[in-house]
Amino acid sequence: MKKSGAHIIWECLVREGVSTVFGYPGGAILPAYDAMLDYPIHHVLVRHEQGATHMADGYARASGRVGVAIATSGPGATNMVTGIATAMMDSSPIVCITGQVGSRLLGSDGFQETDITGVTLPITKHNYLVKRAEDVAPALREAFHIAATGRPGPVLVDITKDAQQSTCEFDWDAAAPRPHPRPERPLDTDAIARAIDLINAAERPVILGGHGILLSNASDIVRRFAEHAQIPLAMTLLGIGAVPASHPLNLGMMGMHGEAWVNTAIQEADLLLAFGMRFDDRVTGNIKTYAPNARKIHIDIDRAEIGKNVAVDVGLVGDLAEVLRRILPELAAGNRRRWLDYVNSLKGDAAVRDIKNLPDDGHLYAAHVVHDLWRTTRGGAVVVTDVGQHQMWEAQYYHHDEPRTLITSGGLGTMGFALPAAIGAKFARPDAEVWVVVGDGGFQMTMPELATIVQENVDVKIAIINNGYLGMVRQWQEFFYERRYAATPLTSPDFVKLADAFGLPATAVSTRTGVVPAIEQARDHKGTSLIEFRVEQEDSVYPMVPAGASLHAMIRRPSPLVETAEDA
Ligand SMILES: Cc1ncc(C[n+]2csc(CCOP(=O)(O)OP(=O)(O)O)c2C)c(N)n1
Repeated sequence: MKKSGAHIIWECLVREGVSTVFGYPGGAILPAYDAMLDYPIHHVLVRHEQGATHMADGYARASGRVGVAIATSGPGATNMVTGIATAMMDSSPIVCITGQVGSRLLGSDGFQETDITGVTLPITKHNYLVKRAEDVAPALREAFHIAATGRPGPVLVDITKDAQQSTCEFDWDAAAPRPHPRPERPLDTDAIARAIDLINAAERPVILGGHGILLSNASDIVRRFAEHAQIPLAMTLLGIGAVPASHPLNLGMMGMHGEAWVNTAIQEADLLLAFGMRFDDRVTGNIKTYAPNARKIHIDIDRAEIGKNVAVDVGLVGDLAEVLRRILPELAAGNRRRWLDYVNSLKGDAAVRDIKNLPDDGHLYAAHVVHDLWRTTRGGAVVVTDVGQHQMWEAQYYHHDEPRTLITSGGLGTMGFALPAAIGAKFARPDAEVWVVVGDGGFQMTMPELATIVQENVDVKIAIINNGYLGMVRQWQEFFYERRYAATPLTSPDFVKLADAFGLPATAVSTRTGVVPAIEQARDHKGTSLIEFRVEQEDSVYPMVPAGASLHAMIRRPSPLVETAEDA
């Protein structure tokens, strides 16, 4: 069956199960857009190609399926770079398809020619430059395979205009990905036996739960593992939701803005079990003083992660759920009452986190907003956050009990992620209640996607946490640069009027009593609505481990703290 390269693109996408793509057209991808009309594909027209990549990423994170973004050559493709790097750092499976100038023009600095495979080489799991129609199907099929298997990640397929225009025989089966040339290595049975011995002998173990739990669909076995061995869990930012926040063994988030008792438990542990996490500097603090008395077992699907940042005693390479299925049956039932009691006793510190203990000065705090959002939605929303203080407050005060309900840019820390990623998440999970929690800074980076929301009739609720600053940077300036606020005070448009210009309902809230009614009103409204929360301007996220400091060197919220009558 002869088809054009352009038709083969969509033929492959449909057969890969894709129904929605996020994109923006242009000359070099025009043949593909023309062919798109012949296929049952829903195309979401974004307002900036960065938005398309974050939407594909949000779609992937919310569903576990591969997200697809599409753009033209040159500026269309380079606009995707931030989104691709974001997906790479957080192991999110997306396929980006870009048009490229005709193959005869390659290397001639043709109009809108950028060597996008060169540009994205270090930030893709793999990429392709396709110059013939015959190579479109094999490249796309392999791209989907690579994006979704092993450690997931972004794959870019750059297709020249003539490859889209010319025709060839289309054979789906013949285009199947070739078997992987590297043989699967069986799990190292000696290493498993050593891991079991270490776990059984440990008196003060802590599980470090990462994003890999979600990617491996290992939530259930991790919970059973922790319960059987009676080992408490500390979560990375991207691991949040992998084990219910309400589970008694789940201590909460670790790292720079982690709970004080979590970091203390890690520092005092005699064994760390790293499950699908990568010992990022934001979670370890100073490596030299990190968990000094702990042996370490690291389970990760990516061999390159083992020993990369932290030397480990046992490294197990494989799919987390599979590895745990091997270990769990041989594990002695744990009795670690003394350790668990001790760790729980550290939560005396929990008063610091208690919503009642925010200063009672009549001001609205971001933590109030997040706490009330959690209570009003009964923890059942998919929350997509941007990057900054509000992101940390969300992680601290919204308690996620379900996997894939916190979507956030962890590794790259990409401002502007939240709004487009939430659109993608809503397409992946149309029945879910999706909330955007975003700062006044990050919102302004990708706010044109409001137009996408309107055109597509998407229903996401937007909570802008407006503190009048680039808050997280201001906090660093307060703590480490003597309050010299260089380039962090931020003026914003009137967000309510802005929403109105897009035809979206909006309201502004500046008192605690106004928070819940505004949230409820937004929930009652069928369709997107926006709430601007005008919060305390110079509040900071506590505790904080300064970058490069030891994990136990936490800056705490200054006391005295005043109790309020607020019922939390
Ligand atoms: C694209 C990008 N540029 C710069 C930064 C550095 N940065 C990290 S947090 C932050 C401030 C974010 O301010 P805002 O969006 O208002 O959120 P807040 O911290 O106030 O909650 C900045 C500038 C970043 N993470 N991403």
